[in-house]
Amino acid sequence: SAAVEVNAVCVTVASISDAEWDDLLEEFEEKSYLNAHRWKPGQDPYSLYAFNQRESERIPSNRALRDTRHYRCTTLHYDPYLSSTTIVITFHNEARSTLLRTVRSVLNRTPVHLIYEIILVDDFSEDPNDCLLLTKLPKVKCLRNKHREGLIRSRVRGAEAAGAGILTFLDSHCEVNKDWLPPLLQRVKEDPTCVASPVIDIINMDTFAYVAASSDLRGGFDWSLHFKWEQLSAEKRAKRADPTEPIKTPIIAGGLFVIDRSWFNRLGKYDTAMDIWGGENFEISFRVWMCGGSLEIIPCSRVGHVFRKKHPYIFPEGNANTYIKNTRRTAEVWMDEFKLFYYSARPAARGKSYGDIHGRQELRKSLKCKSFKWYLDNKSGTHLEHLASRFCVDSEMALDGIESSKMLVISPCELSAHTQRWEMPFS
Ligand code: LR7
Ligand code: MN
Repeated sequence: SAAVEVNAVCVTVASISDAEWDDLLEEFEEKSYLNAHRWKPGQDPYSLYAFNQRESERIPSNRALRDTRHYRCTTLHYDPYLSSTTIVITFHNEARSTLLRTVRSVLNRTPVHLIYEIILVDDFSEDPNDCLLLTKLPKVKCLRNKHREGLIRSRVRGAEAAGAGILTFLDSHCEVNKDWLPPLLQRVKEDPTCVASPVIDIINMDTFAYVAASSDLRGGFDWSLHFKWEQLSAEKRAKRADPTEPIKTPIIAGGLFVIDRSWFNRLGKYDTAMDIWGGENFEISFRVWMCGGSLEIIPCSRVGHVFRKKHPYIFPEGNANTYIKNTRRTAEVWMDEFKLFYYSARPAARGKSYGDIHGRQELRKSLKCKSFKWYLDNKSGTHLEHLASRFCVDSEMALDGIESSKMLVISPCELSAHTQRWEMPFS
């Protein structure tokens, strides 16, 4: 198979050509695929998907995107013998236009030999044909759940069916940008314990405009386990001489990443007792760092994602209950004494049931993972934020190191600034 790959590299590093596409799409019948569930005049274009369905349908499935990378990214070279990946995309009632654009952008902007397959996991969507019809496209396979499972168990199902040694996860409303994949595969090849994420560009939910996101961000969270982007501190930005360098991140947003398959398996995949949506990104992030891996954002890889304001789908157990169950499992298994902060930020979680966590606790023990305190001290950090102003307590002392100038000041939060890191020791 090594020889085959070498051949593939020599013969075709290109993706599918326009002419080949015309043939494929004729066979696939893109128009009839889209027409079957088109927005109809008079309907609220937001009602089904919580984004502008009408606008999405006006945009071609192969639209051009602005290359949003730093110009220096274009001068980088990647290993020509990267191995291929299985791309897993789970979805529940995704709009056909966005699902197709996700798949087509992947096929258009990825060297063919790097795509082992694209596995679509249809999480019991109303119309099985949303998924099935797409298998007429090259490399695309479809697995359909018999019941609604949620994205966590669906991803595990996709991962277990994967034929490649590297897994790539994407949401079902993405558009990958130029050269998005090689930088991610390269990092994971260099260090198979590294979990690599792209910079996530913004596809506007009203206009579908593709907007560059800042590449000076990393993932963060508050004690109620809500994800947020945080600005890299001035310190960290100054240290980053090279804008193409990976950014270590305490947390990943969750949906878009590349991971070595054996590492994913050895680390315990996901907590499959988590339902529907939410919390799994904290769980996998804590687990990766605490159990010997790392999380990085790779600035030279860009993928757009449709960000929206609410969920278009139903949570059978209720949105809040599900989020609490999933985050509570995370807190109980991974956060040690710091789970107390979680419970004080989310008092409603205290009485809620969260199922059996023995298996996950055993996993943590058998992997000999480090403590949550170690994670906070080394990979994340705590700060004190003033609720009304959202400013942070800052210490000037730590800046000049002079004992006599112990001074507390209030300044804009820069969560990774060491002058804003505080500890509340448990005693
Ligand atoms: O029951 C479900 N079954 C599914 O298969 C519910 C959802 N899904 C699918 C869904 O169709 C989509 O493809 O799961 C994917 C994620 O759901 P979204 O797009 O409704 O959620 P999101 O984009 O708000 O979710 C972010 O956080 C989630 C926490 O569980 C997941 O980790 C998502 O993958 C994640 N998305 C991203 O990281 C993209 C960047 C967003 C940010 C920040
Ligand atoms: Mn999403």
